[in-house]
Amino acid sequence: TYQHIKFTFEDGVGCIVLNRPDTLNSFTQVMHEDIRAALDFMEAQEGLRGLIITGTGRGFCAGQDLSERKPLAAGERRDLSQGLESNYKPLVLRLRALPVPVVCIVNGVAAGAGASVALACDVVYAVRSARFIQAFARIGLLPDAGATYVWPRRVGTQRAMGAALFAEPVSAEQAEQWGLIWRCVPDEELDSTIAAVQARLAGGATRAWAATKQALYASGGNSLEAQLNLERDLQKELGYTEDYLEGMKAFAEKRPARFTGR
Ligand code: T3D
Repeated sequence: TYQHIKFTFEDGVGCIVLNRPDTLNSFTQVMHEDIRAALDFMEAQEGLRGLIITGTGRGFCAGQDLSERKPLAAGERRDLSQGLESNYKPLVLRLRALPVPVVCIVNGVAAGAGASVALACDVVYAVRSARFIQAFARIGLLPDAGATYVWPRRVGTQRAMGAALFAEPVSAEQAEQWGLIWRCVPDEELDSTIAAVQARLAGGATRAWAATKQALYASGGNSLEAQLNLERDLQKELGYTEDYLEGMKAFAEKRPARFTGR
């Protein structure tokens, strides 16, 4: 049983819904433990085909729950590295390593580590009213949970710098134009977007997607030749899958493919 998230698993697709709407779904220790348990469950499933992450209420996630960090007395100091090492770092690395697409559907404001975790997902949708706020500077911190890795790679150093230093909200539309997210959708299409993504993930060529994810993330650190070699090796494996067989058959028969993820 989960306390600070809702979790469902249907047709091979997991859905984590951050569920503390009164504090805009900010991250607590309990929420991190809930997410870890959901990831443990999914990683143990043979038929895993995708993961969706979204939130309840008017926000997606306002980052670290700041009420878990009591105000310090004069002269007192706090080591913030532990929470990053034990909670945010493994979360971001596990989302990256999951061999299926992880799709974040940002239902409202995403601030601090909430924005970082959203943007650590493989594909990000956001409703038009959503905002991405690099709130860290407002409390004297630097962007964490992978934000300083993801932002410059997607939007360039200048936009990453402005957003981080000034902590000004970046609208969902702007985020789409910059290539920070995949798509901005009308607010009223939140539920239908979740349903459409769920259906798409459940019916996709899962192993091809895993290979695609692996190759795209490897490319940043690879030479062209190394990347061509990686594509060759992964494509070789995919050539032996049932989904490739079915894809070719469906093409010949002029019908949509029925992928099983094998
Ligand atoms: O400590 C470490 O482990 C280091 C790691 C840090 C990672 C981080 O994420 S640091 C950054 C933490 N997050 C923030 O600084 C963002 C704080 N929140 C905001 O700036 C604003 O809430 C928003 C800009 C996101 C939204 O503003 P608005 O006006 O739409 O909503 P609000 O009224 O500020 O928030 C609604 C409620 O949620 C409110 O509670 P109340 O007054 O109704 O009882 C507010 O206090 C609460 N809330 C919002 N964010 C947090 C939060 N409560 C706890 N922690 C939060 N992060």
